[in-house]
Amino acid sequence: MPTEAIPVWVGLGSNLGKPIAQIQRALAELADLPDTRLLRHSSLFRSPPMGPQDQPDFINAVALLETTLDAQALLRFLKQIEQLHERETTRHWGERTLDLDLLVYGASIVDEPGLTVPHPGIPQRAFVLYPLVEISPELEVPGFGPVTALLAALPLHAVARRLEDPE
Ligand code: PH2
Ligand code: MG
Ligand code: MG
Repeated sequence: MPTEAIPVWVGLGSNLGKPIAQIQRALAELADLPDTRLLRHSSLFRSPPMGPQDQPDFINAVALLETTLDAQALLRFLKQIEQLHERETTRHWGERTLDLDLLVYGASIVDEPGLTVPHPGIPQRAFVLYPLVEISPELEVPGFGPVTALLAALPLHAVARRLEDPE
């Protein structure tokens, strides 16, 4: 276990079973993880599905945590939270009640079976970059560069809309 707290960014996504409520509950569950603090989280964003188009729009957010858990232990907890939301495995890039992705774990660059950080999809995904820039505009994603540059490089049609009032 690292002795120092590591800043970690986690992506949340849902498009089944009251997605806004799923994300709000998951944020509370992240805040309750052992050896971990939830420092802040983004607004909720709505975007069209990446992947199969015959599924509902997604609600996404990003949370910034600080943890002394190592990346593998944190990942196990993220999978446990997904299971609390009765997540079922569907088709690739398909619908789900809750998806928690470890986006960035401090300055680490890891590529092991089951754990790749930073998440390789970050540069292409508006639904990750908009919330990430909202809470951490100064972040440099290890191996990929400044989040603001990644956001600026997205194609113009890539959208993720901030929900005005998710309550
Ligand atoms: N997640 C997926 C598949 N497609 N599309 C959007 N907009 N947001 C997501 O989080 C997402 C997706 C599978 O995890
Ligand atoms: Mg995902
Ligand atoms: Mg995932």
